[in-house]
Amino acid sequence: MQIVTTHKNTDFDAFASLIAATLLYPEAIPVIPKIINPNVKAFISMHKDLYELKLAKEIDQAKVTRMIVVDTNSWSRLERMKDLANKDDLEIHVWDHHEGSGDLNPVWKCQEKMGSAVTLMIREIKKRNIQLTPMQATLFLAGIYEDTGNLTFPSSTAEDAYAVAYLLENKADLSIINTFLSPAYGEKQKNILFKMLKNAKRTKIKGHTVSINKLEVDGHVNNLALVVKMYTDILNVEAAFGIFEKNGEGGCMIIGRSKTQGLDIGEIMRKFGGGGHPGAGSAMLKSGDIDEIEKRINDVILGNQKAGVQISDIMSFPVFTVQSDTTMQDVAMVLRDKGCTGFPVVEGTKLVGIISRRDFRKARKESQLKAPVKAFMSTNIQTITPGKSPVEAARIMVKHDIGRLPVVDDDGKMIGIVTRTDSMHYFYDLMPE
Ligand SMILES: [Mn+2]
Repeated sequence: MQIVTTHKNTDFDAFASLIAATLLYPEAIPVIPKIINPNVKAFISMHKDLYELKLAKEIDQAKVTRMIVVDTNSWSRLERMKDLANKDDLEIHVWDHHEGSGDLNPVWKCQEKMGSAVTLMIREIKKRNIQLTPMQATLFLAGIYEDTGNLTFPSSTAEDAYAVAYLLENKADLSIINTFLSPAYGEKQKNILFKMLKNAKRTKIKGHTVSINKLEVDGHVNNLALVVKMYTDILNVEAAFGIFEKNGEGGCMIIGRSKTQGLDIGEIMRKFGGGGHPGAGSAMLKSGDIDEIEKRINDVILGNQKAGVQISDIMSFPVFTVQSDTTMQDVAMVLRDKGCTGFPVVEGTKLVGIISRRDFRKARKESQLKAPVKAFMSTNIQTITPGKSPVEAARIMVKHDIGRLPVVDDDGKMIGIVTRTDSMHYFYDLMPE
């Protein structure tokens, strides 16, 4: 018997990949975890008769000879499959779009970095000329859109976009997708609101009633702006701020709401590199301690804020570097793997140069690619200190026509890097809907 399964807390990408796998492996029985995201559950319950789904307890695990796993590569994310882990004759296939190696030990796998797992499967479906029904196309598209934030998350790839086009050609129904994808106020949002209400505090700052709430969230959550709005209304404060620390991913998001003319949220958020209008706004910080941010919001409202957003708030870290004796060939490979356009070159821990894609133009001959990177890197290095402003960084980058600026502390140690993208994000208005 063959089964196909996916991870617990099944999202649309996982469920779409599960169904796509049944097209690629027609013999396989789809086995679905019990714990499914609410919007996927709603979708399944409305299309129940289309899929013959089984739960893990409904199959005889002793009879399973092949297990196809989609959208994950580790045992711990599967539900009730422990018995299979010890089975010697089990053949495992994995389709996954996450980096890093799991512990499934597949005999065959398709693992590539993509915005969604179902993208990988659609590529194969297209190659094999398997016909899709509009319903299948719709489900698959929901998978891509959810995992890529409608192709806006930085993880989205051109392949994801090709897959979207293919699904639209195959009559994916966008109005159905809109009904099921991330309802504005769903289970996730409700849980966050409850947590915020549990820790709610109000203070008086400059005569205004204000509430600042700090909270950890798991990964990306849609519509936090709506949650903060509800929080402001329920607490009946003049202004409220949510500081959301993204668990595991690093970085924070600040969302503010105001019902009083005296507190202009857009102006406050601009101090943090974000934006908005008087009633609502947000900012995204790459680093920062949430207690420190709370204090800074206080200071900004009080008007005590000395400096606005600093380089340390927008820089990327840790910094990926290459040693100066690495060959150009190897550097080219890492550049391609990481999808970057360049990195700092170090000797030990000392910054000695920068290598970027355009330096490769200097290496024309095949033999030159075997030379160490120090022969081609640029040694005229501009740096910046963490306390400077993003405007300063942008000015240096424009003046010297460079795309990245290492951030060094007072001891000359490199602690981060500011890229053109980082400074662009700073100028970009991060306004919530
Ligand atoms: Mn996924």
